[in-house]
Amino acid sequence: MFEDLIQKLDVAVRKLRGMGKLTEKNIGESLRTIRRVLLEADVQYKVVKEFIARVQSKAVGEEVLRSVTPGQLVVKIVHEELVSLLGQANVPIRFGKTPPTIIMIVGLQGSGKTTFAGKLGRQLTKMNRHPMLVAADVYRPAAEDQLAILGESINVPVFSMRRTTPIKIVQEALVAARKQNCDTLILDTAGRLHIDEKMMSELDEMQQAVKPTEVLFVADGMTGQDAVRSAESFLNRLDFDGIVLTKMDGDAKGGAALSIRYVTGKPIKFISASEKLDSIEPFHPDRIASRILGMGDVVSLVEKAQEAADAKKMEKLAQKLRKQEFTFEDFFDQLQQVKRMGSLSQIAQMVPGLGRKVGGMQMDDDALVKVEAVIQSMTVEERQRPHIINGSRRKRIARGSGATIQDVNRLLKQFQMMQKMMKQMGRFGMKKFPGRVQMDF
Ligand SMILES: Nc1nc2c(ncn2[C@@H]2O[C@H](COP(=O)(O)OP(=O)(O)OP(=O)(O)O)[C@@H](O)[C@H]2O)c(=O)[nH]1
Ligand SMILES: [Mg+2]
Repeated sequence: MFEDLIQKLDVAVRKLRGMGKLTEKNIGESLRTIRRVLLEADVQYKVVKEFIARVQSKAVGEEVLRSVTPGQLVVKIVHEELVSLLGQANVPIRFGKTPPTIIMIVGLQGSGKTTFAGKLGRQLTKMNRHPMLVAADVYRPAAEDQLAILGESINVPVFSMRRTTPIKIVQEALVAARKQNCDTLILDTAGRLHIDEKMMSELDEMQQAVKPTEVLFVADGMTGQDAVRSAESFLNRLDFDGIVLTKMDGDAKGGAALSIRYVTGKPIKFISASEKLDSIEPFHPDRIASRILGMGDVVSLVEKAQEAADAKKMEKLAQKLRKQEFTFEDFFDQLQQVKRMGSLSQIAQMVPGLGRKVGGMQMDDDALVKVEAVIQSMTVEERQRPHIINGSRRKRIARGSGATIQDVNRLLKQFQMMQKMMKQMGRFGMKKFPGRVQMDF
């Protein structure tokens, strides 16, 4: 899986990894190679463009630690952005509170729906569930037999009926499932060559009638951007909960996997690289990213170095606070750490008791960028001794950062308040300090 992509990215990334010094030129070269590799893998143009821009802007702002090379740091950033492109975390199938859970499988003709129904059935049995396969494809004559053979090979009951509508079949299957104590129904629906109105409205009706717990769209990974486009137009007509990427073996270049989440906003839930019934993997963005980049060692090395540096900085900060010497430089460092942890609102939610309080305040990440720009426009002296920032300096800082004078004034005022607060906290000990300081902006 992803063999071609892995090989080509490896070349680009290995070059980066060894770089002791990053210049705009060499980082630009590496990013251009990565860009080309992604485009060749059939990743959508817009996705590639944004990906590269994000890596670039992160790489430029990132502080290089002594224990890692700048190149290694960029590898880590590329990895982070890959994970984010793939969807951050695994989104498992939801099971209903009251059985049976209904999983409806939809997708274009030949994408691998029926095979996936078998793969899923097999996996659910391994999880000690009792699935039932439902042949809701009444159009292709052999569809029913195909499912019957699959069901037999994995020892899972198959429900089918002749000469009736798919909806009727599913309704009867529900009755049968209850009788046979099956807790999960897997509906194998008919494929379509294109997204035609008649078939779509039939799926629509089925969705309305049986209210499936999950609708999974099966996309043929081998078809690259076509898979992405069909997912997108399917979604315009029928809402689904997740995506299954099949046929990631053979010629699949990886483009579908890298674009489909971004384009549809729906998570990839499973990935499969063979027609064999045991070849199904829950989709874990971080694991896949590591596999694609093949640089797990570098990523964990940089993480460790960053953690160590953060711990050291925290200790220094604590000392400064004790001596009441907190400056804009320290504040800027704090902001960088916040950024590494995720978006401001995400972090706010993680701090107990704070989530609700900050809800009404301006906690958007754009504001953070602005604050950063203002601090960056200050001279070293101004950062260390903010009280010297008079009217004309404020004007200059505003101009330099693209902020208004009011923005600068507000930041200075907030900073003063923060210093004051810290003095008070300094007296009470420091345990809770880091979270609080970051949050008060
Ligand atoms: N290489 C490979 N082949 C697969 C995979 N999944 C399915 N296939 C093959 O793709 C073909 C179509 O698979 P089906 O499961 O019948 O596809 P479908 O979506 O149910 O097709 P229709 O019911 O006709 O719409 C079969 O020959 C499968 O053996 C996979 O992950 N890798
Ligand atoms: Mg089928």
